[in-house]
Amino acid sequence: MENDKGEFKRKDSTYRSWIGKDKDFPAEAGRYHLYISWACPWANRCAAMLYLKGLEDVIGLSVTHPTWQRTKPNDPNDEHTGWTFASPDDPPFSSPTGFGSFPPKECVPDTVNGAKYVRDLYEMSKDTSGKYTVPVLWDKKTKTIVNNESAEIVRMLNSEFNPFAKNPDLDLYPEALQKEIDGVNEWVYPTINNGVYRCGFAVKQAAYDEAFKELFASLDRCEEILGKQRYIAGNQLTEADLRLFQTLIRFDEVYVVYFKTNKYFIREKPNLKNYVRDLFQTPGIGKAVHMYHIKTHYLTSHPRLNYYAVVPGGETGPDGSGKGWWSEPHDRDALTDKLNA
Ligand SMILES: N[C@@H](CCC(=O)N[C@@H](CS)C(=O)NCC(=O)O)C(=O)O
Repeated sequence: MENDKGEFKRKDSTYRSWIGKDKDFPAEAGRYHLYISWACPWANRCAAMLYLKGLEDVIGLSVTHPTWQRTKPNDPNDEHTGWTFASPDDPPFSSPTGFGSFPPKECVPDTVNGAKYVRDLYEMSKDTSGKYTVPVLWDKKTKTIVNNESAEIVRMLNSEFNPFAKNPDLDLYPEALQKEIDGVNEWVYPTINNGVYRCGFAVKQAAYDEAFKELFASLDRCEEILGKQRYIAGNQLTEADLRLFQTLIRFDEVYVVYFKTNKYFIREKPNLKNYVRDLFQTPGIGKAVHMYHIKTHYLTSHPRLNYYAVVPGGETGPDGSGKGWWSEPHDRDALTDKLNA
């Protein structure tokens, strides 16, 4: 996954059909299912969108255990580890290296296909890419993966299921702001969303240094923009905020220590801090934040980075809720008032 410069390279998603536009996949209530991990920032943007639009009764949700497991445990030649389903009453998992004990709190098993692993879904879909990522948007009718690219799933949930949505008028990709949103995504994705991974998974110093520099230049840029406007692409909530938020909410808990993104904490920057609180307190977005899954996943799933799967304490405290800090009052309403005055 890294090139010869030691840089982390993310593979492109393989399933790119579009519900509503592709005639094989019309928008229907009850036909599609979303497989996610609460820990994964890409999958979580889809869950937040599902809640924001009020689509919980239209598209089902399964949620993996945060700790990756061997996906062919009986085949000694297959060492792949990945996302595994569990029920909350199943016994705890340990890390792929056999350390720790991590209960399947807040997991939702796969009642659609009875899959044990996300890999099973790709195999049912006759996939040959060898990469078994979440999110997966699944079609129950054709028994296949429709799309596994979060940026596209977010857009489909935003616009294609409106006849069934509780909040059909909420538009997080409004025409008037599309250029602005695309412009923001263009620098936020490589330097922030993927930027933290480029820091954490770099295997050469120069690759890390470059990613680190770009990451904090972009976070400084966010801090400045957010001093002038309530949201990152203007004065209204958009998908660009959903995408940025996923990295920021994981930053102080995980990335600072695990991915070595330690120039500053988000909570040290007044605009970023209040912005995260504002979004966290937006109904739908906070509901999709499960800090136990976030911390447990990263710290227990990559033996290369944390062999013994010891999870640091820090902000969330022993109950792992991670919510106290971000539930405190924020000052972002005042900014909207100032702009509207
Ligand atoms: N382009 C994909 C990326 C998804 C992705 O990389 N997900 C990670 C979890 S955060 C994953 O499932 N990784 C599994 C693996 O690397 O084996 C998207 O945005 O949907």
